[in-house]
Amino acid sequence: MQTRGMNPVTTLTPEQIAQFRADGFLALPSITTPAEVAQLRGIFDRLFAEGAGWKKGAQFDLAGTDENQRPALPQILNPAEFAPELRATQFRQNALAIARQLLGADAEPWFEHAILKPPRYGAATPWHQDEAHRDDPGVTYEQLSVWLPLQEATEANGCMRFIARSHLGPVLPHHSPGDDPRVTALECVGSFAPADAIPCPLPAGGATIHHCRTLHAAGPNGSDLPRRAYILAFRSAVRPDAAFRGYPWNGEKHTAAQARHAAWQNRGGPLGRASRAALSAAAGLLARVRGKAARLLRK
Ligand SMILES: O=C(O)CCC(=O)C(=O)O
Repeated sequence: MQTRGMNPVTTLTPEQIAQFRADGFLALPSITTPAEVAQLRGIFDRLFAEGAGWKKGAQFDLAGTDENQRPALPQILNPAEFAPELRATQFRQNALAIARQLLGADAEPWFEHAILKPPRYGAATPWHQDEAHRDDPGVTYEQLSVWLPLQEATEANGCMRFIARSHLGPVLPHHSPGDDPRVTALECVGSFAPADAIPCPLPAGGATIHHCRTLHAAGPNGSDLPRRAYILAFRSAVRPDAAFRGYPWNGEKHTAAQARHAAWQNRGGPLGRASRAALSAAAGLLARVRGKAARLLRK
């Protein structure tokens, strides 16, 4: 790992880059400071306690049907929407620099998520490949995730585990756990050897990086403390791929979170939708004008 400058940016050494390409994952002892990890822990605890994003389907139980009063694997999609301070972290800056080393200079942030495994009953994350979640037919891109634990991650509380070199193979068949399409998680049902898994315990503020085809899972949380993880996903430039039609297991899903999301999109009826579309177009225009002005000022 190399760190430079006044506002240090952590990047990978050539050896680490070669290791990621060979194995499909990499573990780093540190990607941000202890002070930032403590700040992120506070933000995450607040967001999960408040149920941030629940109404719009952005918070849900990844391992259940959302009927349980005690979700076993709560997840928030794009948590920065509910805590804008997450947009200005050292973690984000370092993760983007690393993603550009691995995916190319045009790599961009793609999405992010926050996962909580509650103490003692936090569920296992099933074996899966992230690419199996892809639901955007007609295009292709390379993708990776940077996984940051906000406390120590151990085998007892559900650290990440990977199957080395699985990223070199195809996307294997997946299904909804228990064949229940109301559950958001996916589970790999293809042929692989979970016994070959490499667990990656980490200190708080360390990170694992995995390719979107790397098979991975995380055990349940059997400890007395919550296990929180903040994950940033990045993708390379998007290219057309007429051959990709989507995966059948995603078409079968009908989750409570999808229903909440649809209701949220429809709130206020046609008038509500039209005024939100107008606001969003105006915000897009403003952002483009600001970007252009900033570029002109830099010249
Ligand atoms: O944090 C976890 O339990 C799983 C995370 C995961 O599957 C991922 O980042 O792709």
